[in-house]
Amino acid sequence: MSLNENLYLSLVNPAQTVSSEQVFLNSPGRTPLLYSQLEHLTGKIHSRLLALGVSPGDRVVVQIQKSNEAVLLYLACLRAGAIYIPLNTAYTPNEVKYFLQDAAPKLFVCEPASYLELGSLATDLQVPFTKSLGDSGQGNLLKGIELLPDNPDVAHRSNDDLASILYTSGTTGRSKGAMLSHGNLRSNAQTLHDYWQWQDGTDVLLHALPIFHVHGLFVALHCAMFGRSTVNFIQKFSVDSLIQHLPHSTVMMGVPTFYTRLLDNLSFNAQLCKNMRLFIAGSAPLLAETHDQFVARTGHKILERYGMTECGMITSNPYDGKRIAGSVGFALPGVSARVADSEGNILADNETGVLEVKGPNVFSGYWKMPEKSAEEFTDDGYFITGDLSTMDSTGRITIVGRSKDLIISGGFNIYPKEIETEIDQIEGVKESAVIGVPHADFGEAVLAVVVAEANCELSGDVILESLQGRLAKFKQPKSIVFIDELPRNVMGKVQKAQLRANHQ
Ligand code: MLC
Ligand code: AMP
Repeated sequence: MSLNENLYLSLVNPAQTVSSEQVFLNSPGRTPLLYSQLEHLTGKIHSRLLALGVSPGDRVVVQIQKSNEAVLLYLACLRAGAIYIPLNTAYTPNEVKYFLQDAAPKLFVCEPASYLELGSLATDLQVPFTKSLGDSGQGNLLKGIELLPDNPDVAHRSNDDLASILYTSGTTGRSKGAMLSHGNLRSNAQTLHDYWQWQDGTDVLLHALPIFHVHGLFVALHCAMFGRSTVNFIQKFSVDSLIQHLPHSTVMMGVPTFYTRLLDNLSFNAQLCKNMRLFIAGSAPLLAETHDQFVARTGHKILERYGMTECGMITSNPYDGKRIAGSVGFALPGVSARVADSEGNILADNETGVLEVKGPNVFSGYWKMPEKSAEEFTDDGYFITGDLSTMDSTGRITIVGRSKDLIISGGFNIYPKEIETEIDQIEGVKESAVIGVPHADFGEAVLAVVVAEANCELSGDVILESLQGRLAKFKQPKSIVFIDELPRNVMGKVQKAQLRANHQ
Protein backbone atom coordinates (compact mmCIF):
# COMPACT_ATOMS: atom_id res chain seq x y z
CA MET A 1 0.00 0.00 0.00
CA SER A 2 1.24 3.53 -0.72
CA LEU A 3 2.52 5.79 2.03
CA ASN A 4 -0.14 7.27 4.30
CA GLU A 5 0.06 11.02 3.58
CA ASN A 6 -2.53 12.02 6.18
CA LEU A 7 -1.60 15.48 7.52
CA TYR A 8 -2.42 14.23 11.02
CA LEU A 9 0.78 12.18 10.97
CA SER A 10 2.88 15.29 10.26
CA LEU A 11 1.14 17.32 12.94
CA VAL A 12 0.95 14.82 15.76
CA ASN A 13 3.57 12.34 14.60
CA PRO A 14 3.49 9.73 17.34
CA ALA A 15 6.92 8.50 16.19
CA GLN A 16 8.61 11.81 17.01
CA THR A 17 10.26 12.02 20.40
CA VAL A 18 8.65 14.73 22.48
CA SER A 19 9.22 15.29 26.15
CA SER A 20 6.19 13.97 27.97
CA GLU A 21 6.02 17.37 29.65
CA GLN A 22 6.01 19.47 26.46
CA VAL A 23 2.91 21.66 26.57
CA PHE A 24 0.91 22.12 23.36
CA LEU A 25 -2.00 24.38 24.34
CA ASN A 26 -1.67 26.68 27.27
CA SER A 27 -5.19 28.12 27.56
CA PRO A 28 -5.81 30.56 30.42
CA GLY A 29 -7.76 28.91 33.23
CA ARG A 30 -7.29 25.40 31.83
CA THR A 31 -4.92 22.54 32.64
CA PRO A 32 -2.22 22.63 29.95
CA LEU A 33 -2.78 20.18 27.10
CA LEU A 34 0.41 18.21 26.43
CA TYR A 35 1.71 16.98 23.08
CA SER A 36 1.91 13.49 24.59
CA GLN A 37 -1.88 13.51 25.17
CA LEU A 38 -2.83 14.15 21.55
CA GLU A 39 -2.69 10.57 20.26
CA HIS A 40 -4.83 9.31 23.09
CA LEU A 41 -7.42 12.13 23.07
CA THR A 42 -7.86 12.33 19.31
CA GLY A 43 -8.07 8.52 19.29
CA LYS A 44 -11.12 8.72 21.54
CA ILE A 45 -12.81 11.40 19.45
CA HIS A 46 -11.97 9.33 16.37
CA SER A 47 -13.90 6.45 17.97
CA ARG A 48 -16.88 8.75 18.53
CA LEU A 49 -16.75 9.98 14.92
CA LEU A 50 -16.68 6.38 13.67
CA ALA A 51 -19.65 5.52 15.89
CA LEU A 52 -21.56 8.34 14.16
CA GLY A 53 -20.66 6.82 10.83
CA VAL A 54 -18.18 9.53 9.80
CA SER A 55 -16.05 7.98 7.06
CA PRO A 56 -13.12 9.28 5.01
CA GLY A 57 -14.36 11.98 2.63
CA ASP A 58 -17.39 12.87 4.77
CA ARG A 59 -17.74 16.52 5.69
CA VAL A 60 -17.85 17.71 9.30
CA VAL A 61 -19.10 21.30 9.59
CA VAL A 62 -18.37 23.09 12.87
CA GLN A 63 -19.42 26.46 14.28
CA ILE A 64 -17.69 26.39 17.64
CA GLN A 65 -15.77 28.73 19.92
CA LYS A 66 -12.01 28.58 20.14
CA SER A 67 -11.04 25.94 22.73
CA ASN A 68 -8.68 23.02 23.32
CA GLU A 69 -11.56 20.70 22.39
CA ALA A 70 -12.08 22.50 19.06
CA VAL A 71 -8.44 21.82 18.17
CA LEU A 72 -8.74 18.18 19.25
CA LEU A 73 -11.84 17.81 17.09
CA TYR A 74 -9.99 19.28 14.10
CA LEU A 75 -7.13 16.80 14.58
CA ALA A 76 -9.55 13.90 15.08
CA CYS A 77 -11.34 14.80 11.83
CA LEU A 78 -8.01 14.73 9.98
CA ARG A 79 -7.25 11.42 11.61
CA ALA A 80 -10.62 10.01 10.55
CA GLY A 81 -10.03 11.26 6.98
CA ALA A 82 -13.07 13.55 7.28
CA ILE A 83 -13.13 16.98 5.65
CA TYR A 84 -13.13 19.70 8.32
CA ILE A 85 -15.25 22.79 7.58
CA PRO A 86 -15.07 25.52 10.23
CA LEU A 87 -17.53 28.43 10.10
CA ASN A 88 -17.12 31.94 11.46
CA THR A 89 -18.73 31.99 14.92
CA ALA A 90 -20.38 35.32 14.04
CA TYR A 91 -22.52 33.81 11.27
CA THR A 92 -26.25 33.93 11.87
CA PRO A 93 -28.45 30.79 11.51
CA ASN A 94 -29.58 32.26 8.19
CA GLU A 95 -25.97 32.20 6.97
CA VAL A 96 -25.20 28.78 8.52
CA LYS A 97 -28.12 27.32 6.54
CA TYR A 98 -26.35 28.02 3.25
CA PHE A 99 -23.17 26.25 4.33
CA LEU A 100 -25.04 23.18 5.60
CA GLN A 101 -26.94 22.95 2.33
CA ASP A 102 -23.83 23.36 0.24
CA ALA A 103 -21.47 21.10 2.19
CA ALA A 104 -24.04 18.38 3.00
CA PRO A 105 -22.08 17.20 6.05
CA LYS A 106 -22.45 13.89 7.86
CA LEU A 107 -22.00 15.74 11.16
CA PHE A 108 -22.58 19.33 12.28
CA VAL A 109 -21.06 20.48 15.57
CA CYS A 110 -22.19 23.71 17.24
CA GLU A 111 -22.18 25.48 20.58
CA PRO A 112 -24.44 24.12 23.37
CA ALA A 113 -26.29 27.46 23.41
CA SER A 114 -27.30 27.16 19.76
CA TYR A 115 -27.86 23.40 19.78
CA LEU A 116 -31.67 23.52 19.77
CA GLU A 117 -32.03 26.15 17.06
CA LEU A 118 -29.23 24.97 14.78
CA GLY A 119 -29.98 21.28 15.47
CA SER A 120 -33.50 21.68 14.16
CA LEU A 121 -32.23 23.67 11.16
CA ALA A 122 -29.73 20.91 10.39
CA THR A 123 -32.39 18.20 10.78
CA ASP A 124 -34.62 20.02 8.29
CA LEU A 125 -31.67 20.00 5.90
CA GLN A 126 -31.21 16.24 6.32
CA VAL A 127 -27.88 16.51 8.15
CA PRO A 128 -27.67 13.06 9.81
CA PHE A 129 -26.12 14.18 13.10
CA THR A 130 -25.86 17.44 15.05
CA LYS A 131 -23.79 17.54 18.22
CA SER A 132 -22.61 20.28 20.54
CA LEU A 133 -19.15 20.85 21.91
CA GLY A 134 -18.95 21.96 25.51
CA ASP A 135 -18.74 20.67 29.06
CA SER A 136 -22.41 20.04 29.38
CA GLY A 137 -25.56 20.61 27.50
CA GLN A 138 -27.62 18.55 25.15
CA GLY A 139 -26.06 16.55 22.38
CA ASN A 140 -22.53 16.84 23.76
CA LEU A 141 -20.18 15.21 21.23
CA LEU A 142 -17.69 14.40 23.97
CA LYS A 143 -20.15 12.95 26.51
CA GLY A 144 -18.69 9.77 28.07
CA ILE A 145 -15.70 10.00 25.79
CA GLU A 146 -13.31 8.82 28.49
CA LEU A 147 -15.07 5.43 28.44
CA LEU A 148 -14.44 4.95 24.72
CA PRO A 149 -11.38 3.06 23.48
CA ASP A 150 -8.64 5.05 21.72
CA ASN A 151 -8.90 4.18 18.08
CA PRO A 152 -5.26 3.67 17.08
CA ASP A 153 -5.90 4.08 13.34
CA VAL A 154 -5.09 7.01 11.12
CA ALA A 155 -7.21 6.92 7.95
CA HIS A 156 -5.13 6.35 4.85
CA ARG A 157 -5.08 9.58 2.82
CA SER A 158 -3.06 10.67 -0.19
CA ASN A 159 -1.69 14.18 -0.65
CA ASP A 160 -4.56 14.98 -3.04
CA ASP A 161 -7.35 13.94 -0.67
CA LEU A 162 -9.22 16.82 0.92
CA ALA A 163 -8.43 17.77 4.50
CA SER A 164 -10.58 20.88 4.75
CA ILE A 165 -12.97 23.15 2.93
CA LEU A 166 -12.81 26.82 3.90
CA TYR A 167 -15.59 29.01 2.64
CA THR A 168 -14.66 32.34 1.16
CA SER A 169 -17.23 34.80 -0.12
CA GLY A 170 -17.45 35.52 -3.79
CA THR A 171 -18.04 38.50 -6.02
CA THR A 172 -21.44 37.04 -6.91
CA GLY A 173 -22.43 37.13 -3.25
CA ARG A 174 -22.43 33.35 -3.03
CA SER A 175 -19.76 31.77 -0.78
CA LYS A 176 -17.37 29.34 -2.41
CA GLY A 177 -15.78 26.40 -0.60
CA ALA A 178 -12.02 26.32 -1.26
CA MET A 179 -10.97 22.66 -1.31
CA LEU A 180 -7.65 22.19 0.50
CA SER A 181 -5.84 18.88 0.44
CA HIS A 182 -3.57 17.16 2.94
CA GLY A 183 -0.69 17.93 0.57
CA ASN A 184 -1.61 21.65 0.25
CA LEU A 185 -1.64 22.14 4.00
CA ARG A 186 1.45 20.06 4.75
CA SER A 187 3.65 21.69 2.12
CA ASN A 188 2.71 25.19 3.28
CA ALA A 189 3.29 24.35 6.96
CA GLN A 190 6.70 22.83 6.24
CA THR A 191 7.74 25.80 4.10
CA LEU A 192 6.70 28.39 6.69
CA HIS A 193 8.26 26.46 9.55
CA ASP A 194 11.58 26.46 7.68
CA TYR A 195 11.35 29.98 6.21
CA TRP A 196 10.58 31.63 9.54
CA GLN A 197 13.34 29.58 11.19
CA TRP A 198 11.06 28.02 13.75
CA GLN A 199 12.97 27.09 16.91
CA ASP A 200 11.81 23.55 17.57
CA GLY A 201 10.79 22.86 21.14
CA THR A 202 11.65 26.36 22.36
CA ASP A 203 9.47 28.82 20.43
CA VAL A 204 6.29 29.85 22.24
CA LEU A 205 3.51 31.13 20.00
CA LEU A 206 1.10 33.80 21.17
CA HIS A 207 -2.17 32.84 19.47
CA ALA A 208 -5.08 35.28 19.71
CA LEU A 209 -6.60 34.70 16.25
CA PRO A 210 -9.86 32.92 15.53
CA ILE A 211 -9.48 29.30 14.40
CA PHE A 212 -11.98 29.24 11.55
CA HIS A 213 -9.63 30.85 9.00
CA VAL A 214 -6.37 29.99 7.29
CA HIS A 215 -4.41 32.39 9.49
CA GLY A 216 -5.30 31.08 12.96
CA LEU A 217 -6.04 27.46 12.09
CA PHE A 218 -3.41 26.52 9.54
CA VAL A 219 -0.60 29.08 9.53
CA ALA A 220 -0.39 29.54 13.28
CA LEU A 221 -1.30 26.10 14.64
CA HIS A 222 0.50 24.09 11.97
CA CYS A 223 3.75 26.04 12.37
CA ALA A 224 3.56 25.53 16.12
CA MET A 225 2.87 21.80 15.78
CA PHE A 226 5.62 21.29 13.22
CA GLY A 227 7.99 22.97 15.71
CA ARG A 228 6.54 21.25 18.82
CA SER A 229 5.95 24.70 20.29
CA THR A 230 3.85 25.67 23.22
CA VAL A 231 0.93 27.85 22.19
CA ASN A 232 -0.40 30.55 24.52
CA PHE A 233 -3.94 30.02 23.32
CA ILE A 234 -6.08 33.12 23.93
CA GLN A 235 -9.81 32.47 23.46
CA LYS A 236 -10.70 36.03 22.49
CA PHE A 237 -8.34 38.76 21.38
CA SER A 238 -7.82 41.70 23.71
CA VAL A 239 -4.88 44.05 24.06
CA ASP A 240 -4.70 43.23 27.79
CA SER A 241 -4.34 39.52 27.09
CA LEU A 242 -1.54 40.19 24.57
CA ILE A 243 0.26 42.41 27.04
CA GLN A 244 -0.08 39.74 29.70
CA HIS A 245 1.28 36.93 27.50
CA LEU A 246 3.91 38.72 25.39
CA PRO A 247 6.67 38.43 28.02
CA HIS A 248 6.17 34.64 27.99
CA SER A 249 6.10 34.23 24.20
CA THR A 250 8.61 34.31 21.35
CA VAL A 251 6.42 34.51 18.21
CA MET A 252 3.14 36.30 17.53
CA MET A 253 0.96 36.25 14.43
CA GLY A 254 -1.74 38.85 13.96
CA VAL A 255 -3.82 40.89 11.59
CA PRO A 256 -2.80 44.59 11.33
CA THR A 257 -5.57 45.58 13.80
CA PHE A 258 -3.69 43.63 16.52
CA TYR A 259 -0.65 45.83 15.94
CA THR A 260 -2.48 49.17 15.72
CA ARG A 261 -4.39 48.36 18.91
CA LEU A 262 -1.16 47.42 20.72
CA LEU A 263 0.43 50.69 19.63
CA ASP A 264 -2.61 52.63 20.85
CA ASN A 265 -1.94 51.29 24.33
CA LEU A 266 0.63 53.40 26.13
CA SER A 267 1.74 50.57 28.42
CA PHE A 268 2.89 48.52 25.42
CA ASN A 269 6.69 48.79 25.28
CA ALA A 270 9.97 47.11 24.36
CA GLN A 271 10.36 45.52 27.78
CA LEU A 272 7.19 43.45 27.24
CA CYS A 273 8.74 42.13 24.00
CA LYS A 274 12.10 41.19 25.49
CA ASN A 275 11.66 37.46 24.80
CA MET A 276 10.05 37.94 21.41
CA ARG A 277 11.86 36.58 18.35
CA LEU A 278 9.33 37.34 15.63
CA PHE A 279 6.18 39.38 14.99
CA ILE A 280 4.29 38.37 11.84
CA ALA A 281 1.42 40.29 10.19
CA GLY A 282 -0.94 39.45 7.36
CA SER A 283 -4.51 38.93 6.09
CA ALA A 284 -4.75 42.66 5.27
CA PRO A 285 -2.27 45.39 4.34
CA LEU A 286 -0.02 46.56 7.15
CA LEU A 287 0.46 50.32 6.84
CA ALA A 288 4.09 51.44 6.56
CA GLU A 289 3.25 53.87 9.33
CA THR A 290 2.30 50.99 11.68
CA HIS A 291 5.48 49.13 10.74
CA ASP A 292 7.62 52.17 11.51
CA GLN A 293 5.86 53.01 14.77
CA PHE A 294 6.34 49.40 15.88
CA VAL A 295 10.07 49.57 15.22
CA ALA A 296 10.29 52.83 17.15
CA ARG A 297 8.38 51.44 20.14
CA THR A 298 9.84 47.92 20.35
CA GLY A 299 12.88 47.65 18.10
CA HIS A 300 11.12 44.79 16.24
CA LYS A 301 10.51 44.85 12.49
CA ILE A 302 7.16 43.17 11.85
CA LEU A 303 7.53 40.52 9.17
CA GLU A 304 4.66 40.95 6.68
CA ARG A 305 3.49 38.03 4.61
CA TYR A 306 0.65 37.62 2.14
CA GLY A 307 -1.76 34.79 1.51
CA MET A 308 -5.31 33.77 0.89
CA THR A 309 -7.78 31.01 1.72
CA GLU A 310 -7.25 29.29 -1.63
CA CYS A 311 -3.46 29.08 -1.29
CA GLY A 312 -2.44 29.43 2.32
CA MET A 313 0.66 31.58 2.41
CA ILE A 314 2.08 32.79 -0.91
CA THR A 315 4.80 35.34 -0.14
CA SER A 316 6.78 36.50 2.85
CA ASN A 317 9.35 39.09 3.71
CA PRO A 318 12.60 37.30 4.46
CA TYR A 319 13.51 36.26 7.97
CA ASP A 320 17.15 37.33 7.71
CA GLY A 321 17.03 39.80 4.81
CA LYS A 322 15.28 43.16 4.57
CA ARG A 323 11.74 43.41 5.86
CA ILE A 324 10.40 46.30 3.84
CA ALA A 325 7.27 48.13 4.99
CA GLY A 326 4.57 48.08 2.34
CA SER A 327 6.02 45.05 0.54
CA VAL A 328 4.89 41.46 1.12
CA GLY A 329 8.30 40.05 0.21
CA PHE A 330 9.08 37.16 -2.12
CA ALA A 331 7.21 34.11 -3.36
CA LEU A 332 7.82 31.35 -0.81
CA PRO A 333 10.14 28.49 -1.79
CA GLY A 334 8.31 26.15 -4.17
CA VAL A 335 5.74 28.83 -5.09
CA SER A 336 5.87 30.43 -8.52
CA ALA A 337 4.41 33.94 -8.85
CA ARG A 338 4.00 36.30 -11.80
CA VAL A 339 2.13 39.46 -12.65
CA ALA A 340 -0.21 39.52 -15.65
CA ASP A 341 -2.54 42.00 -17.31
CA SER A 342 -6.27 41.38 -17.69
CA GLU A 343 -5.65 39.49 -20.98
CA GLY A 344 -3.18 37.19 -19.25
CA ASN A 345 -0.02 38.67 -20.77
CA ILE A 346 2.92 38.44 -18.37
CA LEU A 347 4.09 41.92 -17.44
CA ALA A 348 7.58 43.32 -17.16
CA ASP A 349 9.27 44.19 -13.85
CA ASN A 350 7.52 46.87 -11.80
CA GLU A 351 4.40 46.96 -13.98
CA THR A 352 1.06 46.67 -12.18
CA GLY A 353 -1.19 43.70 -12.89
CA VAL A 354 -2.90 40.76 -11.23
CA LEU A 355 -0.76 38.34 -9.25
CA GLU A 356 -0.94 34.73 -10.46
CA VAL A 357 0.46 31.84 -8.44
CA LYS A 358 1.21 28.14 -8.77
CA GLY A 359 2.62 25.67 -6.29
CA PRO A 360 1.92 22.73 -3.97
CA ASN A 361 0.04 25.09 -1.63
CA VAL A 362 -2.57 26.07 -4.23
CA PHE A 363 -6.05 24.55 -3.83
CA SER A 364 -7.66 22.30 -6.40
CA GLY A 365 -10.86 24.29 -6.92
CA TYR A 366 -14.16 25.31 -5.33
CA TRP A 367 -16.47 22.69 -3.88
CA LYS A 368 -19.18 21.75 -6.40
CA MET A 369 -18.25 24.68 -8.69
CA PRO A 370 -16.17 23.25 -11.53
CA GLU A 371 -16.92 26.11 -13.91
CA LYS A 372 -16.11 28.84 -11.42
CA SER A 373 -12.91 26.96 -10.50
CA ALA A 374 -11.82 26.72 -14.13
CA GLU A 375 -12.36 30.47 -14.61
CA GLU A 376 -9.93 31.28 -11.83
CA PHE A 377 -7.02 29.29 -13.27
CA THR A 378 -4.98 30.14 -16.37
CA ASP A 379 -4.48 27.52 -19.10
CA ASP A 380 -1.03 26.76 -17.70
CA GLY A 381 -2.35 26.16 -14.20
CA TYR A 382 -1.73 29.46 -12.39
CA PHE A 383 -4.38 30.63 -9.90
CA ILE A 384 -5.53 34.20 -10.57
CA THR A 385 -5.52 35.83 -7.13
CA GLY A 386 -7.40 39.03 -8.00
CA ASP A 387 -4.79 41.04 -6.08
CA LEU A 388 -3.12 43.87 -7.99
CA SER A 389 0.61 43.88 -7.49
CA THR A 390 4.03 44.72 -8.81
CA MET A 391 7.16 42.58 -8.81
CA ASP A 392 10.64 44.10 -9.06
CA SER A 393 13.68 42.59 -10.75
CA THR A 394 14.65 40.76 -7.54
CA GLY A 395 11.21 39.13 -7.28
CA ARG A 396 10.01 41.39 -4.45
CA ILE A 397 6.23 41.77 -4.54
CA THR A 398 4.07 44.68 -3.45
CA ILE A 399 0.29 44.42 -3.27
CA VAL A 400 -1.09 47.70 -4.58
CA GLY A 401 -4.82 47.03 -4.70
CA ARG A 402 -7.50 44.52 -5.67
CA SER A 403 -9.21 43.79 -8.95
CA LYS A 404 -11.90 41.90 -7.00
CA ASP A 405 -14.67 43.84 -5.29
CA LEU A 406 -13.66 42.96 -1.75
CA ILE A 407 -13.51 44.78 1.58
CA ILE A 408 -11.08 43.54 4.25
CA SER A 409 -12.17 44.73 7.67
CA GLY A 410 -10.00 43.76 10.63
CA GLY A 411 -8.78 40.77 8.60
CA PHE A 412 -12.29 39.52 7.76
CA ASN A 413 -13.26 39.46 4.09
CA ILE A 414 -16.54 41.04 3.18
CA TYR A 415 -17.96 40.92 -0.33
CA PRO A 416 -20.12 43.98 -1.11
CA LYS A 417 -22.49 42.00 -3.34
CA GLU A 418 -23.77 39.94 -0.40
CA ILE A 419 -24.61 43.08 1.59
CA GLU A 420 -26.08 44.91 -1.40
CA THR A 421 -28.38 41.93 -2.05
CA GLU A 422 -29.69 42.07 1.51
CA ILE A 423 -30.11 45.87 1.52
CA ASP A 424 -31.87 45.87 -1.86
CA GLN A 425 -34.54 43.58 -0.42
CA ILE A 426 -35.50 46.10 2.26
CA GLU A 427 -38.78 47.85 1.60
CA GLY A 428 -38.26 51.38 0.33
CA VAL A 429 -34.75 50.74 -1.04
CA LYS A 430 -34.37 51.34 -4.75
CA GLU A 431 -30.74 50.30 -4.98
CA SER A 432 -27.50 50.29 -3.04
CA ALA A 433 -23.75 50.12 -3.43
CA VAL A 434 -21.42 48.94 -0.70
CA ILE A 435 -17.82 50.14 -0.53
CA GLY A 436 -14.85 49.93 1.84
CA VAL A 437 -13.63 53.18 3.36
CA PRO A 438 -10.47 53.76 5.43
CA HIS A 439 -10.93 52.97 9.13
CA ALA A 440 -8.35 53.62 11.83
CA ASP A 441 -9.04 50.39 13.71
CA PHE A 442 -10.22 47.86 11.11
CA GLY A 443 -8.16 49.19 8.17
CA GLU A 444 -11.30 49.31 6.06
CA ALA A 445 -14.92 49.63 7.13
CA VAL A 446 -18.17 48.89 5.33
CA LEU A 447 -20.11 51.92 4.09
CA ALA A 448 -23.46 51.48 2.35
CA VAL A 449 -24.62 54.06 -0.15
CA VAL A 450 -28.38 53.78 -0.53
CA VAL A 451 -30.91 55.23 -2.95
CA ALA A 452 -34.43 55.24 -1.52
CA GLU A 453 -37.59 54.79 -3.58
CA ALA A 454 -39.29 58.06 -4.50
CA ASN A 455 -41.38 59.53 -1.67
CA CYS A 456 -40.03 56.98 0.79
CA GLU A 457 -38.76 58.02 4.20
CA LEU A 458 -35.89 55.68 5.04
CA SER A 459 -33.29 55.97 7.78
CA GLY A 460 -29.98 54.22 8.45
CA ASP A 461 -31.47 52.76 11.64
CA VAL A 462 -34.27 51.09 9.71
CA ILE A 463 -31.76 49.53 7.35
CA LEU A 464 -29.50 48.33 10.17
CA GLU A 465 -32.45 46.88 12.01
CA SER A 466 -33.57 44.97 8.93
CA LEU A 467 -30.10 43.44 8.59
CA GLN A 468 -30.07 42.00 12.13
CA GLY A 469 -30.12 38.22 11.99
CA ARG A 470 -29.59 38.26 8.23
CA LEU A 471 -25.92 39.18 8.16
CA ALA A 472 -23.15 38.58 10.69
CA LYS A 473 -22.42 41.72 12.73
CA PHE A 474 -18.96 42.26 11.25
CA LYS A 475 -20.46 42.53 7.73
CA GLN A 476 -23.06 45.13 8.68
CA PRO A 477 -22.37 48.70 7.52
CA LYS A 478 -20.53 50.89 10.03
CA SER A 479 -22.19 53.84 8.27
CA ILE A 480 -24.95 54.45 5.75
CA VAL A 481 -25.39 57.45 3.48
CA PHE A 482 -28.33 58.26 1.25
CA ILE A 483 -27.91 59.76 -2.22
CA ASP A 484 -30.35 60.48 -5.06
CA GLU A 485 -28.66 58.40 -7.72
CA LEU A 486 -25.69 56.02 -7.97
CA PRO A 487 -22.94 57.20 -10.35
CA ARG A 488 -22.76 54.88 -13.38
CA ASN A 489 -20.54 54.65 -16.45
CA VAL A 490 -21.88 54.46 -20.01
CA MET A 491 -22.27 50.69 -19.65
CA GLY A 492 -24.51 51.24 -16.61
CA LYS A 493 -21.93 49.87 -14.16
CA VAL A 494 -21.86 51.54 -10.74
CA GLN A 495 -18.70 53.64 -10.38
CA LYS A 496 -17.41 52.43 -7.04
CA ALA A 497 -14.14 54.32 -7.40
CA GLN A 498 -16.12 57.55 -7.60
CA LEU A 499 -18.21 56.59 -4.58
CA ARG A 500 -15.02 55.83 -2.64
CA ALA A 501 -13.58 59.22 -3.62
CA ASN A 502 -16.79 60.98 -2.57
CA HIS A 503 -17.20 59.20 0.76
CA GLN A 504 -13.68 58.80 2.23
C1 MLC B 1 -15.51 42.55 15.18
N1 MLC B 1 -16.36 43.48 14.68
C2 MLC B 1 -15.95 43.82 13.46
C3 MLC B 1 -14.81 43.04 13.22
N2 MLC B 1 -14.56 42.28 14.31
N3 MLC B 1 -16.45 44.68 12.56
C4 MLC B 1 -15.80 44.79 11.41
N4 MLC B 1 -14.68 44.10 11.11
C5 MLC B 1 -14.16 43.22 12.00
N5 MLC B 1 -13.08 42.50 11.73
C6 MLC B 1 -17.52 44.09 15.32
C7 MLC B 1 -18.44 43.10 16.00
O1 MLC B 1 -19.40 42.66 15.13
C8 MLC B 1 -19.02 43.95 17.12
O2 MLC B 1 -20.01 44.77 16.60
C9 MLC B 1 -17.86 44.80 17.52
O3 MLC B 1 -17.01 44.90 16.36
C10 MLC B 1 -17.05 44.21 18.67
O4 MLC B 1 -16.89 42.81 18.46
P1 MLC B 1 -15.69 42.00 19.10
O5 MLC B 1 -15.84 40.57 18.77
O6 MLC B 1 -15.53 42.38 20.54
O7 MLC B 1 -14.52 42.57 18.27
P2 MLC B 1 -13.03 42.41 18.53
O8 MLC B 1 -12.73 41.30 19.47
O9 MLC B 1 -12.49 43.73 18.88
O10 MLC B 1 -12.53 41.91 17.11
C11 MLC B 1 -11.66 42.60 16.30
C12 MLC B 1 -10.61 41.60 15.80
C13 MLC B 1 -11.32 40.47 15.05
C14 MLC B 1 -9.66 42.37 14.90
C15 MLC B 1 -9.82 41.01 16.96
O11 MLC B 1 -12.07 41.01 13.98
C16 MLC B 1 -10.37 39.42 14.55
O12 MLC B 1 -10.01 38.52 15.28
N6 MLC B 1 -9.97 39.52 13.29
C17 MLC B 1 -9.04 38.54 12.70
C18 MLC B 1 -9.65 37.95 11.49
C19 MLC B 1 -8.77 36.85 10.90
O13 MLC B 1 -8.29 35.96 11.58
N7 MLC B 1 -8.56 36.91 9.61
C20 MLC B 1 -7.73 35.94 8.89
C21 MLC B 1 -8.42 35.56 7.59
S1 MLC B 1 -7.40 34.43 6.70
P3 MLC B 1 -21.18 45.40 17.50
O14 MLC B 1 -21.99 46.17 16.51
O15 MLC B 1 -21.88 44.24 18.11
O16 MLC B 1 -20.51 46.27 18.51
C22 MLC B 1 -6.77 35.38 5.43
C23 MLC B 1 -5.61 34.83 4.69
C24 MLC B 1 -4.37 35.41 5.21
O17 MLC B 1 -7.14 36.48 5.26
O18 MLC B 1 -3.60 35.98 4.45
O19 MLC B 1 -4.18 35.29 6.43
P1 AMP C 1 -9.05 35.50 2.46
O1 AMP C 1 -9.90 35.28 1.28
O2 AMP C 1 -9.80 35.77 3.72
O3 AMP C 1 -8.11 34.42 2.59
O4 AMP C 1 -8.24 36.84 2.19
C1 AMP C 1 -7.24 36.86 1.23
C2 AMP C 1 -6.99 38.26 0.79
O5 AMP C 1 -6.46 39.03 1.86
C3 AMP C 1 -5.95 38.33 -0.28
O6 AMP C 1 -6.46 38.01 -1.57
C4 AMP C 1 -5.48 39.77 -0.16
O7 AMP C 1 -6.38 40.62 -0.84
C5 AMP C 1 -5.58 40.00 1.33
N1 AMP C 1 -4.29 39.92 2.02
C6 AMP C 1 -3.78 38.93 2.74
N2 AMP C 1 -2.57 39.26 3.23
C7 AMP C 1 -2.29 40.51 2.79
C8 AMP C 1 -1.21 41.42 2.93
N3 AMP C 1 -0.15 41.14 3.68
N4 AMP C 1 -1.30 42.61 2.31
C9 AMP C 1 -2.36 42.94 1.56
N5 AMP C 1 -3.43 42.14 1.39
C10 AMP C 1 -3.40 40.94 2.01
